Amino acid sequence: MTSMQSAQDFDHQNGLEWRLYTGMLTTRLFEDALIRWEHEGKISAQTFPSKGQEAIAIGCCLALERGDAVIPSFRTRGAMVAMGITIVEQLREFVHSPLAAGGSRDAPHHASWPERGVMPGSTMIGGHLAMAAGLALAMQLEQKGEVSLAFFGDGTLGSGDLHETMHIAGMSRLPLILVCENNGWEMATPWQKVRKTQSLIPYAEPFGFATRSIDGNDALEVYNAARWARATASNGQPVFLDCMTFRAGLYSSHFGEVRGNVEKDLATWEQRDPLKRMAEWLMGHGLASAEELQRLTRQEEEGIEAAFNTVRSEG
Ligand SMILES: Cc1ncc(C[n+]2csc(CCOP(=O)(O)OP(=O)(O)O)c2C)c(N)n1
Ligand SMILES: [Mg+2]
Repeated sequence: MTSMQSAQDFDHQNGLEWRLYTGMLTTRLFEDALIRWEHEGKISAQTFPSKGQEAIAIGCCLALERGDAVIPSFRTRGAMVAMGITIVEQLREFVHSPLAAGGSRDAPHHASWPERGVMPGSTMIGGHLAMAAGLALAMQLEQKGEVSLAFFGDGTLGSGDLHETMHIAGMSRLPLILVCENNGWEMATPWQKVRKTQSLIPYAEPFGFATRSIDGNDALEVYNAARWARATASNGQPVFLDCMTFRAGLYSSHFGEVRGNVEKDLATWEQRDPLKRMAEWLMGHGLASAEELQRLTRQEEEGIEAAFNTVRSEG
């Protein structure tokens, strides 16, 4: 695409930058709505918003190919959005609908749609990583070039599962991509209290992982790094992507804000908001106007409300 293109010429369906933007927008608006509905007493399951971190899930999942598998963390709702799970399908989990995937026996943040590559996560921090390695082992044996990708927060460093997963993946050269949502906090604990460096790369490299530290708030940078990671993992070298970011929203809808003295950091990171940056990129390249993006936001909000009504009418 060139900066000569107008918003009308731009292929809204297939343009990568547009899909990165709409994926992040849908995730942001959906999570905002979930928190609102919970406060209004319309749903009971809690939300772990990914506000400020959406580029990681969307950028990585749009880089995957058919047959690949992804395991979201409890904060990676965007993975479901990017993998094509509709708002209606995701909402069924929040109202414990009989139509929910897996018969509504699971928590909404680790519901799964295996036939579409979304595998079940785990409430136990790090518990899903060994499963991601198991998937990667199956893929290695099948020799189709598919990869397994798992998201997790930087607080997972204290979990033995992460170290065991890196050990087996490095030794067996599994087609595995580990994506760290490195927001510098482990719930209410800053990284300085629990490890030597904010980056997790010094911990991953000795296991034999190819590593890259990236700006997790730049959707295009995440996408490009994930394409590299996919090619590398598919060729038999596991990859560790350390995505630097910041949790701009609540820890969860039940717990609220749990960190102390973050006002200044919040103000700084607001300037680096991934959604805002992608909007500026689209407008700066003449691919969308401010009015068009506002219209899209309204449409998305209406679509999310309509999805809620649909799910409620299903009984
Ligand atoms: C094995 C295990 N220990 C503790 C918890 C409680 N717990 C839930 S989230 C969390 C913090 C995880 O930190 P991180 O992954 O960085 O997530 P962030 O708070 O940054 O979103 C903890 C300790 C848990 N779910 N599982
Ligand atoms: Mg964290």
